[in-house]
Amino acid sequence: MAYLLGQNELSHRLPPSPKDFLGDTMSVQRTLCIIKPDAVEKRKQGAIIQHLLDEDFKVIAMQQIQLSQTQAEGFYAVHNERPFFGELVEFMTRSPVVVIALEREDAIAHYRKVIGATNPKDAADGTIRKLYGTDIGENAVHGSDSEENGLIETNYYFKGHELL
Ligand code: FUP
Repeated sequence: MAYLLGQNELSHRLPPSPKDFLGDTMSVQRTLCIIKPDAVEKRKQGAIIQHLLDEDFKVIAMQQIQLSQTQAEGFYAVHNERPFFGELVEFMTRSPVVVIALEREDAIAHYRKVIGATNPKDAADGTIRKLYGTDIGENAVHGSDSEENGLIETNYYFKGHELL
């Protein structure tokens, strides 16, 4: 049955956020890290996880999985009109990835600083993409781009009871 949702009903359907439990005064956020096939193939998953722990991220769920075509297409649906979409899906399904739900104060902005620019060639020295990425298509890690997407993306891979 299709029906239009009012603003209040829609907000009740968003995934739970740390603020639901900790209150508005906290700026704790969630972000989804995916250690992509290139980095897993290079056996850099351990180094990347340690890098994130050293930056005070808390791992609240983690799993190694092989993405199906449907999962990869669904996750990157926002890019489905872009010329690189086919290659992106092919790359993300080529071998296993490690998906990690992370929590930290100001997680979205801090994580993006720690991973660096989308293209490893433009990423600052010491960032994860500079250290472990290959090129713009194979850039070692994914990161959420907004607080709302951090929640949507962590809930794409993990059920509520799996998030510590
Ligand atoms: P980011 O948020 O930094 O991961 O970057 P985007 O959301 O813009 O892009 C998502 C993924 O699409 C990138 F990680 C790699 C791929 N991509 C390309 O392959 N070519 C491009 O020109 C842009 C993005």
